[in-house]
Amino acid sequence: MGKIYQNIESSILKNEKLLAVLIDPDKFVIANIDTFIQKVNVSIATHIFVGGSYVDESETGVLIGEIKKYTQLPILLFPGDITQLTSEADGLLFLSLLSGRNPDYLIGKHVQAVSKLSKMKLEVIPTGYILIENGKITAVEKVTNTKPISRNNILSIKDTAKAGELLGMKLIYLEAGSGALQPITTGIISAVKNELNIPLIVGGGIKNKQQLEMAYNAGADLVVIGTAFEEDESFFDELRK
Ligand code: 1GP
Repeated sequence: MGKIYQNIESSILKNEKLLAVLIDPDKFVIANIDTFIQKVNVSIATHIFVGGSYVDESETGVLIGEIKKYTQLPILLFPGDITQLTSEADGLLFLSLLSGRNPDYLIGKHVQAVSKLSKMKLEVIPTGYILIENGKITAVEKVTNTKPISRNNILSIKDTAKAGELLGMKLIYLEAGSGALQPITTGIISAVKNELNIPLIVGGGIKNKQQLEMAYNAGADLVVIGTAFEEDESFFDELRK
């Protein structure tokens, strides 16, 4: 695997927790990018993820080009669709939606992506993406036309994550959905973490430092936060290095 993945692994070995700030091109005002990224830079954030469920073609590349003017942090694509692939990024979470049974999001879009990816120098990281219900219908559910796994079905969540690892995926991402009413529970995180030998990403609905710490303590290696920063940039002040 490439440098971004190796750095994730070595952070885990050193017991360092990772934080990705998720920037959705659809929701972000590009004029504010410099002040926003300066806040990211002085926070504990280690990665920037860029992506969303509803993004116009070419918007992602322009946004990442701007972000790169202000930060050295690795920028990973977290795409809702192949139209969001751009060589401006450093890497790609090559997501397979393991919680669903829509072949397009398990393998179809990936096949379509290959001819684009072969012209780019992105570090491609195969990622098992598992959507867990949180009490409301998420954008992922609507766009992919799949059902999330019930938060009560811990066995199915664990087995889905493990199946992803056994298929050769390098990361597992437990997703409650952007703006989820409740983040993934600590019970789910710790149950999945105990099964896995690969890094675990957790995101969706994390809005404060306490929830962030709870996710880390339960076993999340990397936490993703988007909405809380979009809604209140002062949250970065609580997360200064
Ligand atoms: C969504 O997991 C990410 O895909 C982040 O969710 O926007 O709720 O932080 P939030």
